[in-house]
Amino acid sequence: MSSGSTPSANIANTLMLRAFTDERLPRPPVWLLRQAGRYLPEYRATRAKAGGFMDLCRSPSFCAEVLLQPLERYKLDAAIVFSDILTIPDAMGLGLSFGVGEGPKLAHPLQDEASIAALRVPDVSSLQYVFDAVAECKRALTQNGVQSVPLIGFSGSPFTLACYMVEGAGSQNDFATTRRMMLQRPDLLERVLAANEQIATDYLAQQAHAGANALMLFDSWGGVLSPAQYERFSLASMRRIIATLKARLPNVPIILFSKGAAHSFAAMAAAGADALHVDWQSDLSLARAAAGKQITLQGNFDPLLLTTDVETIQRTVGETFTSFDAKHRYIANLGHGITPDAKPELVAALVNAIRA
Ligand code: 1CP
Repeated sequence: MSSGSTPSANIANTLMLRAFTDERLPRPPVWLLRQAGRYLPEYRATRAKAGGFMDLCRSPSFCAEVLLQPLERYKLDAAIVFSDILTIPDAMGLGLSFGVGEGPKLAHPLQDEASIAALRVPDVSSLQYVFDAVAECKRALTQNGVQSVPLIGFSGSPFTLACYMVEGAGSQNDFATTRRMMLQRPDLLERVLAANEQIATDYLAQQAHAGANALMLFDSWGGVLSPAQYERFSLASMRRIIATLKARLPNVPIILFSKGAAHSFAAMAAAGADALHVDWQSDLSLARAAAGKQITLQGNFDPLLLTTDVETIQRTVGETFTSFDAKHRYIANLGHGITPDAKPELVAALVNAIRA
């Protein structure tokens, strides 16, 4: 990273940011996807206080409160802004709602040509509540002018956002409605992707301006595509987002996560991101071999470990780190988000085993 106003200015624990450089570290930094969330009773209490999930996301002070909850329990080396990827479809007027214990629903999914023709790129100022949450999360991490750990901002990828926007919800069939549109009317899907690319770029840049020290692109469903489809409908737009952000914000590291797309590690590594997140169905050593030594890898413990036992967790961490160099360009994490049935005491066991 270049000098000047580096993202590590005034941060006490810079281990995670140093994992983006060539430095050998004393131990791998660790944070966990969805480290704030439903597996924590204190999160469920804050959500109940807020009213609903989007009310929580719209309140910077509640976002900061739940951001701190996992940091108070565990020795984590980074925090991720509390928000959701579906803020963008919400800002596009697609009618987002969440029921308790349910996934997201969009009242107006994009399932015909007319609705896609009517789709408008929202003004990024309609997402100001997210940038306010970023700033409030940063303030909550900061005492006497020193921020404890780096703060990560994020966005869904254009393709993953399109999956929810076309489907109208999560999916049990690999987003078949979205993929059918891709097969029959790729031009329609590409119009949705172009809108998402434009807003996601500004959304990420604004999070960095509001204080995020690193940015992550969640392409949670890129793995439902073939390698050629993945290149055209997912990676291409992420590559352009990364290039634009790198031109505007050269010092802000970018992490790219396409779940289930191990076939394309080499292409991802060439897309300009500083790090690749590796899912639990892949392998850190395979990712290293495909992606090369100059990129940081993040991942990839199975979230299911957090429903097993301490011995299993310690053994798995030990085995993983005998076959993989965890002290160079590596950030320990899960291969996907913590599930609601994760046991908080096993999260502690995983973090402690990684730090040991
Ligand atoms: O600490 C943190 O990581 C919390 C911040 C966070 C992040 C980074 C949340 C809070 N959501 C996300 C990203 C996100 N949201 C992704 C990408 C990461 C991934 O693949 O897991 C995705 C796909 C979503 C969409 C989403 N939002 C889902 C999944 C739906 C499906 O298809 O299965 C769900 C359940 C939500 C709601 C949500 N977002 C976050 C939380 C804590 C919750 C649960 C809401 C509740 O309280 O009921």
